[in-house]
Amino acid sequence: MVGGAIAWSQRQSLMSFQGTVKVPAMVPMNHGDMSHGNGISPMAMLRDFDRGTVTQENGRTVREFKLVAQSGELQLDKANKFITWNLNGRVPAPTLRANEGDRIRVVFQNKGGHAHSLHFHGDHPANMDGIKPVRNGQVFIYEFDAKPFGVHLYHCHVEPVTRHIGKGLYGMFIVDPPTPRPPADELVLIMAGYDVNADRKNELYAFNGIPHYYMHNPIAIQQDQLIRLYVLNMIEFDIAATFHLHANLFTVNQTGRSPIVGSYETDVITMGTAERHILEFKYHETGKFMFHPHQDFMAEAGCMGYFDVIANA
Ligand SMILES: [Cu+2]
Repeated sequence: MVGGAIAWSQRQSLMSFQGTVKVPAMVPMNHGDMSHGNGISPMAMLRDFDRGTVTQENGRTVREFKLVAQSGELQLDKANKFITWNLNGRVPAPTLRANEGDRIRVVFQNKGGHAHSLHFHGDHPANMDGIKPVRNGQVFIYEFDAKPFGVHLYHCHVEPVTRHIGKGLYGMFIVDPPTPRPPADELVLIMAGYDVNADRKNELYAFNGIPHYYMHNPIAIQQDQLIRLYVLNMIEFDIAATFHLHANLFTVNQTGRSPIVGSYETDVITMGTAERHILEFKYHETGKFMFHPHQDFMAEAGCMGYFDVIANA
């Protein structure tokens, strides 16, 4: 314990107890700004997993999610307000999470003022592929099996897709493997760009919605704690982005398709748009360590943050 700043996260502990392993993850309290305009809180989003409303139907688990497309204004920085198209008021959209084989039911209500859709990555029938626009004011129910396990995503697929994703209609979709992964402090970081002046180039970039947020509000993690980072690149207009971690190496589990651990170690991984991985690491040193794409113009324009490694007692 460090000055009473360390607390068990009950939610994280419960998540880690899916299997038989009985050692939960240590998750420090995060004292950053927990709200940021329009109810968007990148600090809360880090560890916020929407597992849906669970019921049993004919002997199988059904997870029902409710996603409402809306439009709203987001203060990106002092100079820039941005009209988002979002789901449930969030950019990025909620991180949906299921176990492989669960039945997924997504009740999609479009109150966005434009036609939108939800296209999931993963394996599903053609009529659930989400390329058909859902008109403003309409409801569409997407239903399919959660498979295969891994880190996936979902996004609006109405043309121009660059605009619909760039305005904020994207989120992560995690399908956990049949044998749960070992306990870890699990975090979601989604990279995105903002084309503020509609010139098909990004002027600002962000992790989890707000430029520079984690520079001003470092992410507290525990020394020697296994960190499982779910990363996704949703940057439109730029071909690729890297994720670079300071003073450490991480293992790369490509698309989360290995049930155990990543296949190689590095400190920089390149992702095209919609690519996503699980990165795992521990910090043995304490203090603040940066993370950012090594396209340094992206980092300088908002896609940059700190981990603050808290000492063990
Ligand atoms: Cu759309």
